[in-house]
Amino acid sequence: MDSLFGEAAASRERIAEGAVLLRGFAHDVSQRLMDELAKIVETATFRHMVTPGGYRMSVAMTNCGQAGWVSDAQGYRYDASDPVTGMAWPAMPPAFCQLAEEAARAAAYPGFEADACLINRYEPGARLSLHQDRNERDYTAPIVSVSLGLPAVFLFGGVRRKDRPRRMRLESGDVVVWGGATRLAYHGIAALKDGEHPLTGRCRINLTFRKAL
Ligand code: MD6
Ligand code: FE
Repeated sequence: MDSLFGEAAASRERIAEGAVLLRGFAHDVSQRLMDELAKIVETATFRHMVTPGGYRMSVAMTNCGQAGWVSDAQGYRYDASDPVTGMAWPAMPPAFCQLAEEAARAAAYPGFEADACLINRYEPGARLSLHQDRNERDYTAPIVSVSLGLPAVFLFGGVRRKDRPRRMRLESGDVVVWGGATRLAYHGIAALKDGEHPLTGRCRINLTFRKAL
């Protein structure tokens, strides 16, 4: 008889050293996550941030948790308050923390306590160019990344920008957990293809959980 552990193990794909794809891990809680998201964006609305170089990002973003990732002319950083409202970011809903902890555990990173959740919204054509995540204080904690809605192509490169990235399709409910040896690998999202998804409509949502502080 299949155990629950067996099922979890069957959907665990190693992407690279330290990086794991848990297909469908968030599928059953995805509507719950969207309901919580609707409450978050009532106060912290999606906005297109500007890069330090002056470009408007095609991905719309917001945050919840103790710290939120922000970008403006001054650079990239984590901030305790939303620059749009001057208020603290909305608290991280328990359903978010719990999913992040469970996914990290399933990927062999037990004890993960996220203090930041970056929320990305991709509309057709939106993309995220190759980058490293390196604004966090502690690179020993993993990052947990949840995909909801329209599928996207995830680009996963090496630790040097010139390393040729491999391409992986991420679907609604998929969770990538990433840390260890590839914590500083370059990665991005290819331009989103148009479509319609029952959960999100005409977009993809990504929740990225981090220990930033
Ligand atoms: C996204 N994700 O999936 C963008 N970063 O929309 C990221 O940039 C990312 O998925 C670090 C670790 C996992 C990720
Ligand atoms: Fe990233």
